[in-house]
Amino acid sequence: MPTLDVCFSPELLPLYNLRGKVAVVVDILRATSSMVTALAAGVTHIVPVAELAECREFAPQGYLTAAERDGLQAEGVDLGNSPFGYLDGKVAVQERAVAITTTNGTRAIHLSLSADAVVLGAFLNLEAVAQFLRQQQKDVVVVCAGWKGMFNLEDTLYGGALAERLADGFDISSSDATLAALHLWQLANPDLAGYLLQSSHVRRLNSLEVNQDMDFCIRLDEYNIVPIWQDGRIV
Ligand code: 3SL
Repeated sequence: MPTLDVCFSPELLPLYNLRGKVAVVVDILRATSSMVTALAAGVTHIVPVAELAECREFAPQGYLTAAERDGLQAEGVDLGNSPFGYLDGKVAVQERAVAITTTNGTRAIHLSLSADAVVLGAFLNLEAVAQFLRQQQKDVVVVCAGWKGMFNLEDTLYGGALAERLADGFDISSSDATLAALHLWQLANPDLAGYLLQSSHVRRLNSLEVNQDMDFCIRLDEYNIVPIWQDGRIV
């Protein structure tokens, strides 16, 4: 039976061997939620990059540029890191490609590339990812983007939610990390929004007055898509 493990921070990734496995990279607030939303809104593909300067270099090639640092949209780019940037119609995103850099999410993607497959997880596409993993029948590591190397609640809760969905066909009990994530998910429900109000990232976003983003990012099964890394881009 394939296993499901949860890596609480990219800093812990050296302890996990991703070869032969599927990495599910998750940054609920907000990078992977925004990328899932972008592709669902008609973006053709996404190139995650590490540095702001590198991101801006994609503009002359016809890319939309998206960049966040410390929760805010960076200077000189088209979009920040809010999923609403792809939905509110202020920037036309259909049939466009996006180059994006964020504090933690894009870094977690790049650190996971030794896996057999790298997919993006969010509550928004929880069941779509679960179905993909059932088909793959490979060991899974949920890579939590965390915050600057630290553990965070929202990505861990996603690990628990995915473990619950996969409880039938996957071994979810041989990793203490997975059990802890599952228990946290059970503790947080049914009031996930209320539970997350105490999280450091929600407090950070609230202080930036982007509190509507959290309500959106914790919606379950909004989109039936599985963004996957292919040839240097996410499609
Ligand atoms: O760190 C990241 O990748 C971002 O998701 C952080 S924020 O939600 O834009 O603040």
